This record gives sequence, structure tokens and C-alpha cells, in this order.
Amino acid sequence: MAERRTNLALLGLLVLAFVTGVASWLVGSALVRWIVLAHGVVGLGIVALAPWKRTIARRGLARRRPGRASAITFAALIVTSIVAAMIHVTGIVRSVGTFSPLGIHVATAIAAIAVGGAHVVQRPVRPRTTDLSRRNLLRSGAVLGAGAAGWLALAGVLRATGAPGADRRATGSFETGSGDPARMPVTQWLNDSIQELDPASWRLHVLNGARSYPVDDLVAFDDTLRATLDCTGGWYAEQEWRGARLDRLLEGAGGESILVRSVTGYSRRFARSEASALLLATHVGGVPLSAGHGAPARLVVPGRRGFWWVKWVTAIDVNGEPWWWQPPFPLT
Ligand code: HEM
Ligand code: HEM
Ligand SMILES: Nc1nc2c(c(=O)[nH]1)N[C@H]1C(S)=C(S)[C@@H](COP(=O)(O)O)O[C@H]1N2
Ligand SMILES: [Mo]
Repeated sequence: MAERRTNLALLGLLVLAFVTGVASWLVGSALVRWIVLAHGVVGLGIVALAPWKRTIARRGLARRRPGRASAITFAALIVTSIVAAMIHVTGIVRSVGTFSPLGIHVATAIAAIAVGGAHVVQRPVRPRTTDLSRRNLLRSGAVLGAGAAGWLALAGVLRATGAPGADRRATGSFETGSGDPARMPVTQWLNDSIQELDPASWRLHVLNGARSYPVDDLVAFDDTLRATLDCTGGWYAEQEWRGARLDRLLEGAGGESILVRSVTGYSRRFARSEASALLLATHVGGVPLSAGHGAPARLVVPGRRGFWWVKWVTAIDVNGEPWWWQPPFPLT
């Protein structure tokens, strides 16, 4: 029955959308372009099924059964999420109050997946072995094909109209303040607040305090690096960063991983072998960091999303844990 197939297809697409969305934040390499593309195709595949789902929802709503409220909440969240994603993609509106359309997209998508779990339990659909028939495989291909056609059409319209969205980076982010740190947004991951640290009394503690550096000592290393800070909130900026490379700060210290900690308790772990690619910056664009951007010192992590770039660093240690021994995303 067609209803069953539509609901199962939506289930598969929702899972894929969620997985590719989260993966687009975790993958730093050139692969991210394909993950973001897959995410768009899958997301627009959901849009393509909307006319069919509308018929199902109408009939379901007329029955007035328990589970109605979660179905309606789910629908509201998914529609909001997809509309916000489309607004982000066009680039015409960059903020709604303090939120970005992309922030709204992700927040409502995460809420939708939670409520959607209830919907799928309350309106169960049992898969059958015949769902794997050749015919249904072709149908699945047609849904993804519709998603891909939608993606191409959208990209074409953005280009033809010269919409700001045509200039998105591979991650989907918009350029904001490259080469001009004063124009670069100040962003927190979750609940950290801007720290006003006194550079005169501040010290960087390395290897459990075995080494301790005042700001001037870090400045003296004079290592420079061009790197792009790409926030998951949907903006990026390329800057010239200056400070001390971690392989120099950690010279002679062996171990599996490097733990970089902020005064706020925010921390991220890296492989010991990555040290030469990481910079503890005191300066950006030739001037000392502002408090908002992490003064006196913040981490620069080329090729990785903003949440790795720890601000207000207080300690750098090396130990035996593997680098992946941490939550995939910071919890504070
Ligand atoms: C885009 C995602 C989805 C949205 C927005 C959505 C929304 C809705 C709404 C508003 C209804 C009518 C409310 C009611 O029955 O009380 C409904 C019914 C239903 N949904 Fe969904 N749903 C989605 C995905 C799914 C998925 C993934 C499944 C299962 C795998 C599913 C299974 C059902 C079933 C079985 C019904 C009842 C249909 C009937 O009684 O005729 N839905 N859905
Ligand atoms: C229920 C799950 C989700 C659905 C249905 C969904 C759907 C969509 C859609 C339709 C777009 C527009 C794509 C385009 O036109 O190119 C989009 C964009 C985007 N989504 Fe999602 N999404 C979901 C979850 C997530 C999650 C969990 C994340 C991140 C953690 C995420 C991150 C993004 C990003 C970064 C973009 C912008 C891509 C770009 O600018 O090309 N999404 N999403
Ligand atoms: N201590 C700390 N460092 C942090 C964060 C935070 O919340 N706390 N946010 C991260 C995120 S999500 C991003 S995008 C960048 C933003 O850097 P900026 O404010 O200098 O633009 O800092 C990262 N470093
Ligand atoms: Mo961020």
C-alpha cells in the first residue's frame, strides 16, 4: 500500500538527513562538500514526498486518535526546519534576532527527530521483506532523483539571480570579516561567556605546569598561519594568525593526545602527531586578540570547524588517552 511506502521512505530520508547533517560538522576534509550535497539532496527528497504525506496526514488527522498532538508538533518542527534551511541557503536573511536561519534549522531538526521518534512509535509501520523489491528500489531512486533535481534547480536559481547564497563555502557557511578581525563575529558554542583576562598576570600552563609562559614569551615564537575559522552557525573568515606552534611548546613531550583547556572548562583533545599543525595564537590580522576572540591566547585548528578553536586557553597537556576519547561535540 502506497501509504506505507511513503512513510517508510520518509523514515529512511529523515535518518539520512540527520546523519549527514551531523557528519557535515564532524568532517573537516574535502569530503565535506559531498556530505553537504548529500544532505541537501536527501532533505529536498523529503520535500518531494510532501504531497503524498499531506494526503496521509489529512486522513490520519480526521481519525482523532491519541498521538495526534505529537504528529502535529512533529509536522510543525519539520516544516519550520526546512523553511529555515531554505532561507539560509538563499542567504537573503542572515539573522532572525540573535539566531541565524541555520541555527534555527539545526535546533528544530534536533527537536523534530526527538518528537518524530514518538510519532513513529505511535503510528508504527511494519517493514516487510517485499519492501526490498526491485520496484521499490527504483522508487527510492526516483525520490532521490527528485531531491537531486531540486538541489540543481535551487543552485541554478541562486546563481542566475545572483543571490548571496550562491557564494556559500562547501560547508554552507557565508564569508564574514575575512582579513578584518573586527568584523568577524564573536561566537560561543553553548553557554560560555566572554572572559576578560588580565594579560599581565595570565600564564599558559604546559605539561601540568612543568612549563609556564607569559604572553610575551608566546608572542616571541612568532609562528604565523593563514587559516579559516568556519563556525557551525554558518559563517567563516580567513585570517592571518600569529603565536606559538604547539610542537614547539610541547617539544620533547611524548604521549597519545594533547588536551587544550580554556579557563571556562571548555576543552578539546587532539592527536599528539597533529601538534605541528596547531597554533596557539596571540594575534590575528597583525593585532592582539580581542577578549571576544579569546585573548590572551586561543587555538587555531586549520581544516576543522570553529568548535575546536578553544578560546581563553589556560593549559595544554599531553597524556596517554587517544584523541577520540572525548564527546564528539563539546558539552558546555
Ligand atoms: C516528514 C515527516 C513526517 C511528518 C511531518 C508526519 C506527519 C504526520 C501527521 C500530521 C499525521 C496525521 C496525524 C494523526 O495520524 O493523528 C501523520 C499520520 C501518520 N504518520 Fe506521519 N509524519 C511523518 C513521518 C512519518 C514516518 C517516518 C512514519 C512511519 C515510519 C509515519 C507514519 C504515520 C502513520 C502510520 C500515520 C497514520 C496514517 C493514517 O492513520 O491513515 N509518519 N503523520
Ligand atoms: C530532520 C533532519 C534534517 C532535515 C530534514 C534537513 C533538511 C535540510 C534541507 C532541506 C536543507 C537545504 C539543502 C539545500 O537546499 O541545499 C538543509 C541544509 C543544511 N542542513 Fe539540514 N536537515 C536536517 C538536519 C540537520 C542537522 C542535524 C544538521 C547539523 C547538525 C544540519 C545541517 C545543515 C546545514 C549546515 C545546511 C546548509 C547546507 C548548505 O548551505 O548547503 N541539518 N537541511
Ligand atoms: N572557551 C571557548 N572556546 C570556544 C568556544 C566557546 O564557547 N568557549 N566556541 C567555539 C566556537 S563554536 C567557535 S565558532 C569559535 C568562535 O571564535 P570567535 O568568537 O573568535 O569568532 O570559538 C570556539 N572556541
Ligand atoms: Mo561555532
